[in-house]
Amino acid sequence: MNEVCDESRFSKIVALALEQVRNGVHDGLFTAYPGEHNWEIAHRVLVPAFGPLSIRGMFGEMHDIASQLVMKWARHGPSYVIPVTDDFTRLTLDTLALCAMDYRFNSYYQNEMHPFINAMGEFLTESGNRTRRPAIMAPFYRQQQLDYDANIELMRKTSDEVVRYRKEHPNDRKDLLNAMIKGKDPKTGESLSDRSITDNMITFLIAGHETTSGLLSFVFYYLLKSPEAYQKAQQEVDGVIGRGPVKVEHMSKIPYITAILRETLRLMPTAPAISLQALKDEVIGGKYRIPKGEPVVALLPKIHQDPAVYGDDAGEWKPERMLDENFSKLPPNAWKPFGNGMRACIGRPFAWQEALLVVAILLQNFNFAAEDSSYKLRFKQTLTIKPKEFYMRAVLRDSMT
Ligand code: MNH
Repeated sequence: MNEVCDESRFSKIVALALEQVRNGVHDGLFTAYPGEHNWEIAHRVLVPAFGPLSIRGMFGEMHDIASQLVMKWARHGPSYVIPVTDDFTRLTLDTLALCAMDYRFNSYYQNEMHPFINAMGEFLTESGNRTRRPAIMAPFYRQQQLDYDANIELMRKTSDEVVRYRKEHPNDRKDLLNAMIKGKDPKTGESLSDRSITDNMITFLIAGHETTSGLLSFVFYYLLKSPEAYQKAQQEVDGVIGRGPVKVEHMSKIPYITAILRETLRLMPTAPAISLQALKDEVIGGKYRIPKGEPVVALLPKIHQDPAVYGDDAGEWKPERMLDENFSKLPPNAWKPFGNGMRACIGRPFAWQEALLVVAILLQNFNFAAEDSSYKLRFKQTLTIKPKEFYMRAVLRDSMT
């Protein structure tokens, strides 16, 4: 892993499902081939928009969506069986759309998801399916092709409309859409084309919602299995935040919950693999020949459980090992849930702030219990992993002001 993370020897490869996703979002940030010019423009324009200052500015809107989830669970009461992953997916989608482009999906009170979201889900599933079908079979999949094209069109039209509306009604919001419309590449002076704006808008929705909702779902899975950690986390929230509103200043003062997020992404990296290619013929580990261009898939759950790094209890979820003093001593490239180098996740600070806020506000407001204490972890896997059929219940804690 340490060797393939050396960007002078290996680079990201866009193959299989990721390559199919290009049918919808072309050379957007996530699916661009190494060296594509639109990636360079978008990357340079968007790095500051995803920087700490800018993400802090989004706290209020993140809080808005998180509070709506608190309200939903509070109103439904303790008899409501919470579909954990679905409700967190509603949360992460709505948060992203609001912070990125001032668009409200209002997903919480709808059983049917917004048409854009259905289209995106089907588009991603079909992108995966296409990689398992030989080209010669295409004539037998005409309906799939028509649906695929229709889903792509629906996503692009929805996004184009949001972009057009903003261009006709400009405002001063510090969101990702304005960053893309107004931003100029500091190196070349170029702006993002309208097509590139739409590609990246859809890319954020694709890359930014399942990963974070999977993380939150696994956090609650582990917390409910580990009463001691649960108690420590709740005590941290009560001690640092108390009963008042959760504020952005609190986010850097909850080290135990920070460690919980890190440890959860260690065992359950929700984007479970990254793919690389050798830039020239290579030998790794002193003995494995890798011809130039050959894909190398880094399986993060394996890498994250190397006993040489994490010890004999590498398979156990123990947040303490990820407290700052231990985390900072990890060897290079031993913890890579956000990918590597210049192609690493641009949304990391966004996801981090959102996840900290949501865990804090939920522990502050509710006591949670597993719906089925004998639940055995199963996975729903697409481009990401999430717990399957995981449910819990929420009881409001003593009344809030
Ligand atoms: Mn995200 C790339 C994981 C949240 C937008 N992300 C990556 C990669 C990983 C990853 C791994 C590298 C993929 C590869 O090498 O092929 N991302 C995560 C995880 C979370 C996450 C585990 C949450 C937890 N990501 C987000 C959010 C957004 C986002 C939130 C947007 C708001 N991610 C991206 C984009 C890329 C990316 C865009 C592609 C960056 C690039 O290649 O330039």
